[in-house]
Amino acid sequence: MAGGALGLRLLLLAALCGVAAALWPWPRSVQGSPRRYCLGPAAFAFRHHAGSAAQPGCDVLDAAFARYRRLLFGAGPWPPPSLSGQHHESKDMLVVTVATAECNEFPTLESLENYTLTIDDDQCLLTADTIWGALRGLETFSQLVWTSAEGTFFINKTTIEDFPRFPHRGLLLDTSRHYLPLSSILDTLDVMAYNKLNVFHWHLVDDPSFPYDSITFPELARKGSYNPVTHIYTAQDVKEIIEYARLRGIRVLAEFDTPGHTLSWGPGIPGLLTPCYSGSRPSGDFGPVNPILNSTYEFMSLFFLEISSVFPDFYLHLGGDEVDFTCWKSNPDIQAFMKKRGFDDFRQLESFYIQMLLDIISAYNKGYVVWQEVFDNKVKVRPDTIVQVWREEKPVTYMQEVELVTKAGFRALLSAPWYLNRITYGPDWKAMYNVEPLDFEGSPEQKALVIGGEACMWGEWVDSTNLVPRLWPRGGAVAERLWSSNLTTDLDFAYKRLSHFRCELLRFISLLPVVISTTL
Ligand code: CP6
Repeated sequence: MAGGALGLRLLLLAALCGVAAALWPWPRSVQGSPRRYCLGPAAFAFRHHAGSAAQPGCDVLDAAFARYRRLLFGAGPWPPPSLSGQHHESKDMLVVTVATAECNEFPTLESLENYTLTIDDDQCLLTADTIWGALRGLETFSQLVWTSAEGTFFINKTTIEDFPRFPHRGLLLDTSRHYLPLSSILDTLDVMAYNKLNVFHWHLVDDPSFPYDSITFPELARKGSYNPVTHIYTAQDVKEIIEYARLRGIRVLAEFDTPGHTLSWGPGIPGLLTPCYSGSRPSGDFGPVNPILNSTYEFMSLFFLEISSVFPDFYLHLGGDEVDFTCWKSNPDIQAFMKKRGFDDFRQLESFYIQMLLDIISAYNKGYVVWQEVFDNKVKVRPDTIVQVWREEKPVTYMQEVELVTKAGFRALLSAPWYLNRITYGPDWKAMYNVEPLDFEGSPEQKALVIGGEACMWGEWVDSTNLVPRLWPRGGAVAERLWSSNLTTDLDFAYKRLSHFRCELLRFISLLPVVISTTL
C-alpha cells in the first residue's frame, strides 16, 4: 500500500523524477518502472472506452480531454519525433472508462474520486467509478508525462491506484477585504484542480465590502461594494465560476457570514444592523445584524431563498464567527428584548438569531457549515451540521476542539493550522504539511467525523497582485495532507516533489505575469 519505506520511495523518485515527472499530491500506491514509451503529440488522443458509461458528449470529460491535451502538448506545431523517441514503443491514446456518468450533475461531498491508471505494453487505461475520479486520474496522467531535452514526450510504465483520504479538501478565498477579479478566481480553480482540491469556499462578503450582486436586493452591492460597476460579481460571473469549478470537479461553497462581519450590508438594507448607543443616544455606528426585529428574518428568508437557488451545492456556509457583543449591549431595545426572553447572556441572543436562520435554511432543503463559535456557544443545530474549526488556541487548542466537536457527534472541518495569508521567512509550508488532522483523543467513530479541512486565504493583506505566490505552492502542502495517506509524511521527499510542482505551475502562461511582477 501507501508509500512504504523511505528507501523505496526515493528509488521511485529516481525513476520518476530523475528525468522530470513527480507527482503532487502523492497517490495511494504507485508502481513505477524505468521502461518508457514515447507519446506523439500530433496523434495522441483521449478516448472513451467503448464500455464506458461516459461517451462523447459528456461535457465534463470532453472539456477535460481538451484541457489536458493543451496542457500536455501546447497548441503545436510539434517537431517530428527525434531519434531518441524512435527507439521506444509509442502510445497514441489514453482510454478512459467510468462506471457511472453524472455528466450534467455537480460534484457533491459524497462523490467518489478513486481511479486506477495503468500504463503498460498493452494499454494506457484510466478506470474510475465516476467522472470526478476520472478528472483526478487525468491530472495524475498529465503529471506522469515528461519531455526529453530534444522535446520528445515520454511516459514510463506505471500502475497507480489512488483515492482521497478526506472527501472535503477546500480552499477559502475572501473577496470582501479586497475584490478579486474573475480571472484570479478562475486561475485559482485551475491550480486547485492540479492539487486535487475539490471545494472552493467563497467568503463572498464581510465588513468592508459586499461585491455579490443580488438579484432580489440590488442595493446591497450598489451601496456596499467598493465600486458597483467594476468591483461586483454579477449573476453571470457567479454562474461562470460555478460552471468552471464543476468542469474541474470542484464544489462551490458560498459563505454569507452573519450576524457579525456584516457592516457592508447596512447601507443597502436600512434597519438590518443594530444601532449602537453611546449613553442614551444612538452613536451613529452599527453592530451585528439586529436579531430582535421581524423585518430581519423577513429579509433573511428572501435573501437566502435567492442564495439557495443560485448556488447548487447542498451546503451553504452561514458563518457565525466572531460576534462582537459590545453594540448589542449598548442598545436599550436589545436589553429590553433580552429581559423579556429571560436571556442573561448575549450568547443566548446569538443562539436565538442563529436558530432562526438555521430554520430558514433547512426549509430550503440545504445543509450548512458554520464556524466553531456556533458550536462553542451551544446553539441548537441539526445533527448533520458541519463545524469548521478555525481558532488556534481559545477556548481550547484546535485539536481539542476537533475532539469536542466530534464527541458531540458533529462532522468537523479543520482550518486552524492552515492560514495561507500568514507568511514568515523560509519554508513555512512544512508546519502546514506536518499537521495530522486525526491526532486527537477519540474513538474511531469520532475520527470518521473529520471530513477534511480547508486552507484559508483571508484577504486583509491580499489582492490579485500577491494572491498567486501566497497561494502556491504552499497551498499544495494542505492539499497533499488532505489527499494522501497519513503515512506520506517525509519532508525531503515532499520538498523535492513540491519544488518540481512549482516549476510545472510556472509553465502555465496565465499565471506567469503575476508571479513575475511580485517576485522582482
Ligand atoms: N474574517 C472572518 C477573518 C477571520 C475570521 N472570520 C479570521 C481572523 C483571524 C484569523 C483567521 C481568520 N479574517 N470573517 C474567522 C473565521 Cl487568525
